Amino acid sequence: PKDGYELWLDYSSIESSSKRAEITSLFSGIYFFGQGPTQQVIQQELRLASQKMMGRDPVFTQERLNQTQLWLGTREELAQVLGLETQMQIRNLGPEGFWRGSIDFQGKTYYAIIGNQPIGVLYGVFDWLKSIQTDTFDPKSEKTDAPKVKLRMLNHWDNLDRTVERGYAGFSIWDWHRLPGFIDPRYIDYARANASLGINAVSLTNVNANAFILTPDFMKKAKVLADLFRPYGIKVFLTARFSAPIEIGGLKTADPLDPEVVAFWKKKTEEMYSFIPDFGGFLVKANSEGQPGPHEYGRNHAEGANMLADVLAPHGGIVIWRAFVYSHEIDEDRHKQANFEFEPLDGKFRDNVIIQVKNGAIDFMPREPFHPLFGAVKNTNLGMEFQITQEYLGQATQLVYLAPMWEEVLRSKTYRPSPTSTVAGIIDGSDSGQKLTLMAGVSNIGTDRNWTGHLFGQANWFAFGRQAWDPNLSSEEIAEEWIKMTFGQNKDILAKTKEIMLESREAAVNYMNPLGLHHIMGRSHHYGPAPWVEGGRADWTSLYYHRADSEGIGFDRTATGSGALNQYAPEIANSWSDPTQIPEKYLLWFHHLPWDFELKSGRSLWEEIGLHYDQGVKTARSMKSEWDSLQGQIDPERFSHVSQLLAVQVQEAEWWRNACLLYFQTFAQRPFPEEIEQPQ
Ligand code: GCW
Repeated sequence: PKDGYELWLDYSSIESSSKRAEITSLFSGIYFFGQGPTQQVIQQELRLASQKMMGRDPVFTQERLNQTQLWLGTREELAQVLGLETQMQIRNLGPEGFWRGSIDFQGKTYYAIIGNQPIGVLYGVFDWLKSIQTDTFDPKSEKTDAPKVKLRMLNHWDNLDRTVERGYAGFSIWDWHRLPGFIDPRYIDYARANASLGINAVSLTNVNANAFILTPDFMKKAKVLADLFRPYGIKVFLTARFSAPIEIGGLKTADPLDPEVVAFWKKKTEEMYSFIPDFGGFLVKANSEGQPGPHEYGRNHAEGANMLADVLAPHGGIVIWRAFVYSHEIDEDRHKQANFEFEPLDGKFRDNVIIQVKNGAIDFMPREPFHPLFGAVKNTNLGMEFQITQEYLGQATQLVYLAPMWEEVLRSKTYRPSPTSTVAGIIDGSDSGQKLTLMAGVSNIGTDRNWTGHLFGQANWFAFGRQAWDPNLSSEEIAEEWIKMTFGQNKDILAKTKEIMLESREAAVNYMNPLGLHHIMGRSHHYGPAPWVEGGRADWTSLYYHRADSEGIGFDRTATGSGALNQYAPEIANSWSDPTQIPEKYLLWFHHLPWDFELKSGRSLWEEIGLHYDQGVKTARSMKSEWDSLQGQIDPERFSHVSQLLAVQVQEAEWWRNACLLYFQTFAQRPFPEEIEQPQ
């Protein structure tokens, strides 16, 4: 039965006989260079794909030129045999770039996949296999590709006891208890899946970190994973708890300027590299939500990050320091805090530090305007943090394809450093000029048989990897690839599934947080609606964010309110300060407006809120009926899994709409628009 375990690497059998013959012939004579671990991985993947697609093993050779159909190797290796400097254009594409296309040699035409390094060959092979799976392989056309972002990274929020913070797909796949002795085969499939997307870094542990990961017992376990992942081009990072010198080092302080503390980290780092010689470095959450950090000692983020950066630098390691900081002790809009703390430190961080910034200033809401740190700093490496796990987007019961959301953020214009700059251009370095670039995604992976809980959660893992490779890819193109690789070539499945995916995120925004509303979900678990949450810490209440009263609704972040809008470039601050000019999707994020405020449609704000919630429910229903119309075309297991979850999603959409509208009506004191289904 189809249980989703194979992910998008299903390699379903090729049905068209002419295509099958063409591919079979290429697999029947692979002139294969090199013997290293990455080469072995390439051979294994080709063997698996060949067996599944054609039911036979591929033939590899290192001598039989007359048998050769397909060349695989590095540029240098090919040059040796072919006696010509092949494919010059990939020379500048870096270690991960590849070229694939046909080569004419001594009167015969061959197909070739060439990388500068073995890892580039692996990426080229995965890309080629994808072209077969998606039925876009054309031996006559060439393709050159290389990643635009240097570190394409998954962040697991996995605890050492195997619970996963914000994980909805079972327990952590890291079986710490049975490591280092037992190697779960799943680790290899995990590495294959990531490498197929070009994901090249992984932080294994929760940012709410446990210092014990930095003890030798755990380092030995992490080493096993690092050794397994290395041939797939994946580097291991760990989270560092800032107070580790106290917890596992026997010191009284974790002050980053204390020589004993520095000595502790230096020794720890050396120990780490003795186990994992290519260890990536530390990911740190400091002085946020109760986590320890440099502030306890009167030091700033740069002093904290640089201390770690200096001990990592001799080993080639880096520090990824998170900008997700806020605290309720300061009576200030939470939206503004990261800029407050990090803007003054611009230029003060070492070159091997990256500040990892969430896509928006609050917290992975269904829709957020881009984070104002993008564009605000000029001499600091900034990395993107997206959340693949759907903490605020229906968790693993809802189908919400996140690529359109990420695309919206990446394409947002920042107007800084130059008038044409975008968020994508800042994080891939093309606008910011930064060399060390990063896109991180908080993983949605767990022990569930299908990895992600909801089958369509796989599409979000997939899309994250694709957008990290190339932040300019469109979410539609990515959806098409994933659907074909997951469900095959059926046109009806493609058309309907694509439509469902592409409308799913806007649907979720509509039935959860339309028109710029945010953070009105259940307290702490963040599941389902709870706009009524009040009491205790203000910035964890819903009232703090929606501010509904008898007059109106929304958070005034203009100059008359918190002023957060001023953290953006003047081009944005000026036009968005005007409630008639700001894109309506961000309206209540920045403005508190009367219930009768007139929107572009000519309707009142109150009516539009009602229509948006109702539209969300309608789309959820049509997603369900669209999917159900595919019955019989999709295998019963996956069909039923998705169909049942979509039924839950429809109920939850209704729950959101009814709860929010009935609650807001207690302030607005107005009837619902007639054309919507009346909430009850
Ligand atoms: O989204 C919030 C989550 C916390 C998380 C925090 C963070 C890891 O609710 O669970 O902690 O963000 O990003 O640090």
